[in-house]
Amino acid sequence: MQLYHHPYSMDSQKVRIALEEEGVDYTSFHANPLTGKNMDTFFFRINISGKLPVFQNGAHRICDTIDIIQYIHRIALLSSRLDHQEDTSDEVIELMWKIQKWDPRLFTLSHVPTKYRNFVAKFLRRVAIARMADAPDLASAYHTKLREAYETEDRLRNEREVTQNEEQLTCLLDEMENILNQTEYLSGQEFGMADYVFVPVLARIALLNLEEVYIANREKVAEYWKAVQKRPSYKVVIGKYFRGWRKYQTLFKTVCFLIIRSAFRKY
Ligand SMILES: N[C@@H](CCC(=O)N[C@@H](CS)C(=O)NCC(=O)O)C(=O)O
Repeated sequence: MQLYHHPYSMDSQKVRIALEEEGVDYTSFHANPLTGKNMDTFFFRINISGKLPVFQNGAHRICDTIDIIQYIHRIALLSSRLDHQEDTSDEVIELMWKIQKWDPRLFTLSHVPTKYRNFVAKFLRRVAIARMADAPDLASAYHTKLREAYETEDRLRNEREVTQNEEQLTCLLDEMENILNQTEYLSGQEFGMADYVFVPVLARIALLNLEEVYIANREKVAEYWKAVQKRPSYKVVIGKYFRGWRKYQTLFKTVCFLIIRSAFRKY
């Protein structure tokens, strides 16, 4: 089984937490979306949208995060020797979709200083144009990528849309607070699929130094956040890259890559 992913990608984090928690072995391939590696032609031929993550088992390829997590869970159930294991409830599946519906892109980008955001956006547009010349048969897919990039910039300029996106996050966190008032985890008494999808949302908030605004004021979510950071899956998938000073080290490598490539116009 192969997973194409990157530590920066929130959806990749969700899938990797699932793989770690369910104990499913896989071969890992990185494609950094900030340096445009997800736009390499080899990856576009795997997933024409250039989006991460992609999970492949033999000829079976899955590009949707929730579908991948459910698939991993099924594999784990099938290979498990415990025959009393129950399948996941409809409420948990519904909850996963609810969490997944919140789009972190606007939220993340709106908290990055405009100067840096524009620098990365310009670099990525140039990568798309360069790859288009490398693989003319994929030109329309690269055009779609460029259009998406311009649309995202327009959406970021639309204050109402940015505020609405933040309000959606607030509602989602309130809802999770209510659930955590009744059970230890979102998936029930055990850490499960809804938790795999939610933990990276909290990690993104923390990465942007917004814990005080969104987490600390929700008692149960704050307790939950403290507890999940102790889990080995969190440490392997997120903590290793983003805990404390490590986030600067992780970002530093990407920044160096972008500066050098931009200086030499090597996209
Ligand atoms: N349909 C995909 C969307 C995944 C997605 O949006 N991935 C983001 C990273 S979390 C991505 O690849 N962004 C890079 C890009 O769009 O170029 C899913 O649900 O898994």
